[in-house]
Amino acid sequence: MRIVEARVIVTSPGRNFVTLKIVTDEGVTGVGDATLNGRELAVEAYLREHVVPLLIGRDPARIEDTWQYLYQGAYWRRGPVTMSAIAAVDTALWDIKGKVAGLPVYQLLGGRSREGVTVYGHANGETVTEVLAEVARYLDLGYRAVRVQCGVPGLANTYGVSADKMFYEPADSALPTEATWSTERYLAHIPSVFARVRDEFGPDLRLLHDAHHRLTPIEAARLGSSLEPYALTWLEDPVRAELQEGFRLIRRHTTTPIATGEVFNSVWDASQLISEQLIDYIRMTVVRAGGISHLRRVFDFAALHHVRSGSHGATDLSPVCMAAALHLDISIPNFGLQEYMRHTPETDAVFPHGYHYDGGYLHPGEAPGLGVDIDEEAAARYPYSPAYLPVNRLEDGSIHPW
Ligand code: EZ4
Ligand code: CO
Repeated sequence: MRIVEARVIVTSPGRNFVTLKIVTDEGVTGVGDATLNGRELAVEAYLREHVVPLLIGRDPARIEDTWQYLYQGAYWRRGPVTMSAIAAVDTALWDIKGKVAGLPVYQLLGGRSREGVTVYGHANGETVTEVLAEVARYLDLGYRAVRVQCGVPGLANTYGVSADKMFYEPADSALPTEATWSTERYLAHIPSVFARVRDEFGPDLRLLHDAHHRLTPIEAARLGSSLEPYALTWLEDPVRAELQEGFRLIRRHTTTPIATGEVFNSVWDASQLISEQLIDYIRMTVVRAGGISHLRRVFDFAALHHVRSGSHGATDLSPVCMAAALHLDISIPNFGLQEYMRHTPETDAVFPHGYHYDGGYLHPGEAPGLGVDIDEEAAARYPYSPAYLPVNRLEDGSIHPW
């Protein structure tokens, strides 16, 4: 079997997605997600100009060799653009291998380690009252875990809080909007939010919170320690993670579990975090981390160090990425939790998929391959439309992580 064509499809059914579709001479096709929020066309051009020509004529069965060819063979390693492009190829080749074998991809990864993939939803509101109502809504839908984000008094808007509750989408403007941030106001408010949520819903519900890279290690240590009475499942991205050493300071001061990694591209971004047990959950997912092949290596390495998976599952990862993540989630021994932000009905229609939600779990389905595809006719109805994440400033105007 040979690869005869690879199409890079950009579509915007409510938000932008980049998808690679690999076609073989025997008519078997595979899909991979290549979406990089706010930098979509950089990956599209990387694939179209620099990767697709290298794929034509290759044996699609040689997944590992193709991965190494694109990674080592490029000389320039890592980075979100390169790794998202490699991820798309790798994911599409696993899809093809599954279809050829007549098996869902999780069977090729060792089979089921659990009955379903536990997911967490996003409960958010401007006020605590609104947050409590949202948490109740997720409980009604059967969720066992929720991420709680709340508006901060004195700030006009806060990461994770939006009007479109089920389909939260922060990339909302053709040029970046600017938000204002105050760590002092945030730290003064958040513990009281979790006190109310725990008081209202009791000890069983798993609670999570995303600090979105905004704190210093000592500020994160203080937040983690002030949240200890409310027994969070994780505190996410407490600090920027370029300095892996920074997490040691957080660890010294709090037993609140730490999750990070949604912006990482390779195991090297997390090697110290994992090997020194400075985190509890690694949040890398398929499209950002070089595909199923590399992410499985990361998760295996994490398993040796008591670190569990907690794959990113925001709306800027397409249903193709979600499907691939679910095959890994259901098969690995050290699965933790899977983020699940629902896609809009328009997105679901462009990417028909077999995975489904049921009572707090996602199931990858039994279709051969990944069980997801792109409807290219539907995709063509939604042309690319520039959209960026906001930029953050402190109250004095200094740039701050968003
Ligand atoms: O802000 O994916 O945990 N989820 C997140 C996401 C990220 C977006 C950025 O594109 O932090 O909502
Ligand atoms: Co996050």
